[in-house]
Amino acid sequence: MLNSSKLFMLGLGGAAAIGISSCVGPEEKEAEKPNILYIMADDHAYQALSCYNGKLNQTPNLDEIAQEGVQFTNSFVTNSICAPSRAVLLTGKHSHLNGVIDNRKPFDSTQVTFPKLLQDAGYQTAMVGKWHLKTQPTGFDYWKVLPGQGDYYNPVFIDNGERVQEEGHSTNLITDFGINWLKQRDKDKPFNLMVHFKAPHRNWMPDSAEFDKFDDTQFPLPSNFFDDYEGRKAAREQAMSIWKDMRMVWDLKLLDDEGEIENGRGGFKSKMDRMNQEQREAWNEEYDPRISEFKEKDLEGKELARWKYQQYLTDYLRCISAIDRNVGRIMDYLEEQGLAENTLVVYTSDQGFYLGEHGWFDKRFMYNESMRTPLIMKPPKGYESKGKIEEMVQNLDWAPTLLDVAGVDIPEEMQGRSLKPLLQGKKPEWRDALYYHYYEYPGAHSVKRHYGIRTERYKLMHFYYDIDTWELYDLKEDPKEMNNLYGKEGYEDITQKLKKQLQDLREKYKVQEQDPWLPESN
Ligand SMILES: [Ca+2]
Repeated sequence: MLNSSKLFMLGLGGAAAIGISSCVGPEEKEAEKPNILYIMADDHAYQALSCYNGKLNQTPNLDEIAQEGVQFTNSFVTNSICAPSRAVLLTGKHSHLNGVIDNRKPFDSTQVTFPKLLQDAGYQTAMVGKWHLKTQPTGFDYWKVLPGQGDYYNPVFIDNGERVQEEGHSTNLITDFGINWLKQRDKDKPFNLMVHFKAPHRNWMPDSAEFDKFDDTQFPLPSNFFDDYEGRKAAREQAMSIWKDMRMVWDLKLLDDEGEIENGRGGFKSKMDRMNQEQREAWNEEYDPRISEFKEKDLEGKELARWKYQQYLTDYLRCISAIDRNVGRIMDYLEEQGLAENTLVVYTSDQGFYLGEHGWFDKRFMYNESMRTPLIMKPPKGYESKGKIEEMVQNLDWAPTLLDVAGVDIPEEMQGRSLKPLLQGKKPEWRDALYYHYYEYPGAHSVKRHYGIRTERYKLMHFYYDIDTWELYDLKEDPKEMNNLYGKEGYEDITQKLKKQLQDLREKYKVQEQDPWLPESN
């Protein structure tokens, strides 16, 4: 087995001076500061949360957070992919400044992060679950994280540097570790606990506790499932189609004993080999009938695409059901321990995901389903806001918000904005545009590099590197982003206005001209 020092790269250089002091006066008791419970899933589409969309599934425990607190209806990310989103969360800075532009770059853990600042301000801090930043977690008194993407079944964890294999399903285990840490914490200090689920990341392997769900469900096909990508060259050239790119064995888990199903067979067997006897029996009982059905039906073309979509959603939504069940466990624990009133609970995802829209799975694009991410919060006592909050917010805002709620000064270098006034029910003047930049190309799923601006009404995107195309959408008239208006008559003025606004955003966010990641055509 690899040891942790081989698994993680070490931090780059010495510890950075942070030099920010808490603004909480000495007379204020540490224990009265609000606790923070930050829960994040990996690839949880807003379409699969019933407080956002009741058409696919029910998430009663997550909905309760929104009902007792707030639901952000316009929540987005800056760069829709796992590791970059996590680096933005920690630093409050865009990818070009925190350095994690894609899933390949390691995180420089000497940077200023909000957990370090909370720790300095007297918080106990812990991180359990998926980390995915290559370097070891810093700023946490306790951490127990999955190496890389981690496994769904019987996963290995890195427990404060030591590798340990645990038995069970990752969603249940990560919750157990979070609750166990809460039990043993110093009850005289406030806490910041981050619970990061691996689920529902590809390849969507549910816990057997969810195998009875959605058995007879036929999920509605999105209206643009068979999108022809007319007028959208970059969208046409991706490789994230359920029909064409989703693999029968790796993604849909159709590992037949006969070896007749070959598509995506490599790698999946090792996932099955992790299971114990009981897990394997439950698994086979669930998947053997699917394998038989697939062989019997012998589907092709669009019929095959439709069948794959049903299997995909069944597995994906079962992973969500396990998250909902486990979030309920954590919320019950807070309630039992009398912690519910003074804890800010955040539930979100590292980005959105496609559940068949445009025919896709995965994320990356600046289009709606992947740029958007669910965000619900139950604020601690003393916060007035309830219900829906419509202001455009971004994952850039999470670090400043958590610091602000904890009464800790927000460093100048953080580029996001605290959402605390919105949680207090105030109506401050708010931003009118968001900046987005995706870099991981060439790479998995062949989504071209692009950057752009989103306002309440419009979205303008520039795809570059080995392509040079622009796309413009009127989000009010065309929320599914099917009709590229760029270069069309009548849109000259709005295009010029958005390009100017985009340039202003790039200046505001210090997108350097010398930045090696910038498009040459800039
Ligand atoms: Ca993700």
